[in-house]
Amino acid sequence: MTADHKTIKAIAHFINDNPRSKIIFMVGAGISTSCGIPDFRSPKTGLYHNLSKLDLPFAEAVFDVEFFEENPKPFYTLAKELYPGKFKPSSFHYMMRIFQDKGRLQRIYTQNIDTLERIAGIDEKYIIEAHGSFAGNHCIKCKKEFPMEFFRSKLDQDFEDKFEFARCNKCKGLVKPNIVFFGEDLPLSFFETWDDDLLELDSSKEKKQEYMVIVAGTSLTVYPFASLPSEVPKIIQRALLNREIVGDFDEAPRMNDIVFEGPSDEAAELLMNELGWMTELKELKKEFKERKKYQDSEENVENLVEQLDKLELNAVKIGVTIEEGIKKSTFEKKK
Ligand code: CNA
Repeated sequence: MTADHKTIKAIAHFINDNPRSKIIFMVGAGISTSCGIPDFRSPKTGLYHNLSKLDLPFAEAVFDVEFFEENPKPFYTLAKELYPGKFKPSSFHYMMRIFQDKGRLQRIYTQNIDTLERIAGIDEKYIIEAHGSFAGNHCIKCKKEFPMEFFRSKLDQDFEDKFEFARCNKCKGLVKPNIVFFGEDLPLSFFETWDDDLLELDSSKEKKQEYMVIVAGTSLTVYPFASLPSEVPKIIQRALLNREIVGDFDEAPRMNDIVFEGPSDEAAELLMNELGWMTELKELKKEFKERKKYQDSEENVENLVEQLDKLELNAVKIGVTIEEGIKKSTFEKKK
């Protein structure tokens, strides 16, 4: 048995030995890479590595609200490639659904904007989309809300032709999906729900056996989300299922941390097997099988870079200096 397999056994033991225990998941882009959606920071296949080849002032500019105001087209190009609906969930998403169905799910804090948790059939009462989602839109000037279709319909245009951006019918400001860009606040529900969950985790020493926190598929570099694992009370069992050891698991590891260094789907499948929940996983996979799987992540990112390249982006033309860009790109690093 490999060391990784042993770590999964340790998670399974905790769950079996504590039949009332519930899981809080904290997840990021890594749980969706197997669905064909590139993450940000993986070397070679990540979006940032590929966007850095372009003439953008800084790779993160596509997700910057000031940049969007100046030049919305790169974000439209990206949204067209990554828009929810093209992708089906991964084994990891199905696993979280099974925890829900078994009454063993407390919460999912996700940084992802792909809505694959909802698509997997997880009730929204369990999901906190910390960085928002494509499910709604708002005007960046007057904040008026618009339905999902209002922005989505603009993606059907031919990007080469004269382009019509989604604009507010009240103030003519640009309308964008409710995904959190750099320079925007996280939804209030993120802070409020985390406060409630933290109170619950903190409230009694007996809670030790009642909860487990599983962190997966995230580089833990975007704050404030990245600080969640460090705020988990020390008596609560934490686990990391990720290709690399990150954040608090690296900087302030705890004696009882469980760490699986590898693909999150492999961890999910091993865990379902250990818990005897493999039949449920297979059934969910079968249910979603008919849905078309999109291109693989690498192919997807290549398409995207090609599309963005055609826009002939130019830092000077869009009025953001390289210095400003570099300053902005450090926004998310740890203060
Ligand atoms: P990130 O910074 O790109 O980090 C991803 C992490 O996952 C890295 O540590 C990788 O090593 C790891 N990883 C990649 N693939 C796997 C895998 N198959 N199994 C296990 N681990 C893997 O992404 P974060 O989520 O940490 O960064 C937060 C950003 C990314 C948020 O603002 C998101 O909105 C944004 N994002 C979301 C999506 C999406 O919705 N699917 C895609 C790309 C970026």
